[in-house]
Amino acid sequence: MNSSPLFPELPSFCVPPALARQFQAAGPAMVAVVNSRVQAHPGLPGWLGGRSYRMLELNHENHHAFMSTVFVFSQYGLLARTLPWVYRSYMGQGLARDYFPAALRIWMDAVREHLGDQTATPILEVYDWMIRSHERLLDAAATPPQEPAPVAGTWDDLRAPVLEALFQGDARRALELVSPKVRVPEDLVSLYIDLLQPLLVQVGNLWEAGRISVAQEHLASAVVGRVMAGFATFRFTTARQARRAIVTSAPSELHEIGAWMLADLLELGGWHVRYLGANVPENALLDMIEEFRPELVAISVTMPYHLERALELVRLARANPGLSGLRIMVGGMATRNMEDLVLSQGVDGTATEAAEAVALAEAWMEQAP
Ligand code: B12
Repeated sequence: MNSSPLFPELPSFCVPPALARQFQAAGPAMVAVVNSRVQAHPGLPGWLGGRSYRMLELNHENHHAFMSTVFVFSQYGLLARTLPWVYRSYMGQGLARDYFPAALRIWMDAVREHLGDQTATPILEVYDWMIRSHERLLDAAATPPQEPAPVAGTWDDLRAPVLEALFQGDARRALELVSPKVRVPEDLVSLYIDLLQPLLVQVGNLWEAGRISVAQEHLASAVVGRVMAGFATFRFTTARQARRAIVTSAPSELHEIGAWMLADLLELGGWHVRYLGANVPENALLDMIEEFRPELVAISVTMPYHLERALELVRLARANPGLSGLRIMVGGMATRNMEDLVLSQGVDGTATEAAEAVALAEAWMEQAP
């Protein structure tokens, strides 16, 4: 999807693949230049307003990783959908608005110096468009992020107290609140999809708006993990069937709750699951696939700049003739609105939430000889 609600008509950018790879490879050098020039910029104290410069160093690294993903996969819609988030979340952390166009100009200089003025023109056009969109992005950033529409029913009266328990770091309380409503496997599916997932989106939105800290985001998600562990899905399941699955987050990806939910729901469906958690290195995963011989591998990606390594994993698995019958799913937040890209890279399927992913896996198994 190469558009966004804010930019229904995007210019038709075209960064050739070789140039995209040059931009990607020049990352460390360009990030170093941008860091030193931003640090020496007279506007810096005003942009930071007393906050740590480390925030900008991280931003410059993430910016390069993200822009590389946009260029390598020609995903300008992703860029347009993400820019309002960049403005909102960094301004939420206290960064001044003037930083953005100034930093983008510094990036343009770094790109020119490292890739050559002429060669870099298609990339510079994208940067120029971002700078020209500044006012529109400021307006968009002033609008709060979209809240998930609550699924009416079972959890209505529990949303607020469970959210409160997440922020108190009180896993015991959270478990006490939800336990009476979790009696059969379907209740657990609903707990995950209808309560915990939307609450986590709310937690993310509060962080994005600068209303909670990263530590509070960690705390809330750790409590969710402890609640999930408290239910120990296997207590609800009967004997393991022959169908095996490996579920994992992509290399470098630190978000793991989505993958964990998928692993649990597959297990509830009777699958024999190996869940590997966050940030699994490529070779380790490939070795385990060879050893465990699963019917299904599911890879979860949240940050768009982790997509490339996830897809590289798929390429490596596909290049192994011994794994010819393997079904591979890639899903998670980063794949939303990017389904066409994912499915063009050797992936068998994707789904927007875990219960849907389980249904897809079941359907595949029914088709299998
Ligand atoms: C918890 C959290 C964290 C925790 C993760 C802890 C953990 N153990 O997982 C921590 C604190 C580590 C973290 C770090 C970061 N985070 Co964070 N995080 C979140 C938060 C609040 C919740 C994520 C989550 O668990 N959601 C619930 C799960 C269940 O949803 P899900 O992952 O989408 O999974 C469902 C489906 O996608 C699907 N699915 C998932 N995987 C798969 C796989 C397959 C194959 C299939 C078919 C389906 C599928 O099924 C799941 C269940 O239905 C989100 C907010 C949000 N909107 O989600 C931000 C969020 C994802 N984080 C964000 C950011 C920016 C970061 C950081 C860069 C900075 C920060 N805030 O600390 C770092 C980057 C870390 C890294 N290098 O990977 C942004 C990303 C924005 C963007 N535009 O890309 C978000 C959206 C917050 C926000 N609103 O700004 N984060």
